[in-house]
Amino acid sequence: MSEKAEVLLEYPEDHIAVVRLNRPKAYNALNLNSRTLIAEKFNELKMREDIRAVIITGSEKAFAAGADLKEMSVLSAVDYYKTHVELLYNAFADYPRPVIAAVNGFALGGGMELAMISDIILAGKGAKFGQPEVKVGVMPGAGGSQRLVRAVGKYNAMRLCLTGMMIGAEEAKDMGLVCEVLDDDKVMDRAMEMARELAALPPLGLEHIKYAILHGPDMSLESALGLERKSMQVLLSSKDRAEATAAFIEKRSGTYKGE
Ligand code: CO8
Repeated sequence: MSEKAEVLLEYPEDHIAVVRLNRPKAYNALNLNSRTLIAEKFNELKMREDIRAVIITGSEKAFAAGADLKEMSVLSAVDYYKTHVELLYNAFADYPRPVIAAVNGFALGGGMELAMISDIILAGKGAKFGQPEVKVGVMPGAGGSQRLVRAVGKYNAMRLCLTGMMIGAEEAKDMGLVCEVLDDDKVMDRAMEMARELAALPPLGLEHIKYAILHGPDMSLESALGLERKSMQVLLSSKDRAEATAAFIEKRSGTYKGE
């Protein structure tokens, strides 16, 4: 397999892209090459205004079983620092349109961190989530403690990160990490269905909602409410807003251009 094929970018339908982790023999463990490719794919997608919803997924056995422990075992702290993986993750985290994680199998360590960069997590019944970094002598280093505490609160974040335990999809849903639990073979179908729904909505609205939900919680409530209000006012002047209102009044579906 060529190194380039470790992450695939597919365009299954108009307006929808799929980023597929493709190291099945290593349970999609994230080596530097695959992290670089994920960043490249999201940078490519940022230039594609026609793409309105993205699905990130792995294989049936693993979304991603964490950092590639074999590769990392030979890196010194300075080597690791110089990889600047945070810049690679940021290329994904800064992507402005909705991203759905379609998770089957293991989403561990860096794999769970990757899922948590997404906006909506769908999981198969057999999916397993965990932040096992403590068991290999480190701690989450790409958002695993910080995105997790913001998503599920202190006590479950502590439980997962301190013990390194794995939890199933239902438990992850109960704690607010996973949005929907599906039969394993239906996860991708549901992700596509949701991506189609998103792709049919006004794209500027999606972008502004994503931005406000991502950034608002780190501001004071007053500032966040200001951000929300200003974003709404920007949307009021968009052509898509006019089209959406006209479509409602004329009892038809709207067609949106992101203008
Ligand atoms: N890195 C590299 N290879 C992996 C990884 C990984 N994280 N996970 C699985 N693989 C490989 C296995 O080596 C194996 O390959 P091979 O057949 O060549 O030996 C193949 O994938 C299948 O794995 P198993 O045979 O182990 O499959 P099982 O179904 O028995 O078990 C598990 C699946 C439970 C997922 C098991 O593979 C496992 O525990 N994997 C490691 C999970 C883990 O701890 N991930 C890392 C979390 S830490 C992190 O992400 C960031 C911090 C890294 C710091 C590293 C400091 C050295």
